[in-house]
Amino acid sequence: MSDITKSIDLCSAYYGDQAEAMRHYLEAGHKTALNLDNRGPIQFDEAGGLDPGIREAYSRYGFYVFTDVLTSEELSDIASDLSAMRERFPTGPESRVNASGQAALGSDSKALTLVWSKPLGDPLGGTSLANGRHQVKMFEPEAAAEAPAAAPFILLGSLQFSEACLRTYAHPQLLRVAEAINGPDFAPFNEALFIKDPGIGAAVAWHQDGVTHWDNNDFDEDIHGFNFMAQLHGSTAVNGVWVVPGTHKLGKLDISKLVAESGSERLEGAVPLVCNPGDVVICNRQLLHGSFPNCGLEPRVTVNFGFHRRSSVLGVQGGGIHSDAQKFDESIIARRTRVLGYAIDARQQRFPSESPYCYKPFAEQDKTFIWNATAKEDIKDYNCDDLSI
Ligand SMILES: O=C(O)CCC(=O)C(=O)O
Repeated sequence: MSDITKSIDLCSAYYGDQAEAMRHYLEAGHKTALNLDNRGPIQFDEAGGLDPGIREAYSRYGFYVFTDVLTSEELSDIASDLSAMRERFPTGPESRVNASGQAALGSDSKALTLVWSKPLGDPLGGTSLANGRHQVKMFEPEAAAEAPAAAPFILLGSLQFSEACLRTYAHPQLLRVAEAINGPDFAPFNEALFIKDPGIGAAVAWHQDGVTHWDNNDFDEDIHGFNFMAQLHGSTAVNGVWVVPGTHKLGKLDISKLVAESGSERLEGAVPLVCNPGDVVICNRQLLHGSFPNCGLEPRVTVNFGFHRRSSVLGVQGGGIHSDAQKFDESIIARRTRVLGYAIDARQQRFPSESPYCYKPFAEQDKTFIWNATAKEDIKDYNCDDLSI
């Protein structure tokens, strides 16, 4: 685990008369997170299922840190795709060209591609965006004068822009975890990159992700699915996502009340996701979570991708956050799932000695997918069908 003492010093200083409270919160959260018994390598039992201890800890806390999942080779593929994508980012939120005047990444996309923020801002908190689920705005520290006026911090539909991210999406061990949690016919959710550059990266106010099933008679802790959060550079108390363990079982929470009770957005009982590069967190979407603006020294890039139980999406009217609201039928789910088929083949081409994941619905229907230039064209705008619930 890297030493983040200097980052904590720098970050706390942004909080004015709350600096000492922030320092204490960051230090205590870091220590508590490392003492929880929910981290280690992905392990399966003799029957091939997820290790029962991991399953139990994931259920108890609502998250689990899988260590050393992505190799340095895979991480360096993601890093080089990210620098290529950054060169294609538009020059500003309203711009359609990059710094070289070429058509920018996402400029011809049907769905929203980049979410921008002022540096160290919290563009979602306290707004009605995303169904108003980010109830309370985080403190927005003053960024340095040389920071850009706005910077992108979320890239949506990321698999169409990065083959490295597409390949990570098909990581066979992670897909076996998805199968263990959501069943062999699990369905996709959405994919995104969260980019939190030091001194710039925006906050994501406390929220629970689900919007659809809170009042469902069959409500349970897994009904809104989960996200994998793969870390390129690692993740710390300063730049990482914070979670309140166990809250995924409590139904929809009154976040404003919790903030009032804690006296600030430093929620009591919360811990950060502390990760090394290559670690991957599984995070229940109902878990109360959020991230502070990145006032520290280390960058964070999270490769996010989630999965659902099929029964959570089939026949369900989407929540309309990640894609236009539509009722998800078998054909929409199959269309959205083809990206997984391409991903499995793309990964096999890059890592031929690895045993690929066998997705039961493809095997049952004798479906095969080849990742090539035609497939790349085929997944353009695939995220218009994100299974947003
Ligand atoms: O990475 C972050 O800062 C926020 C992630 C998040 O809120 C999510 O995946 O729902």
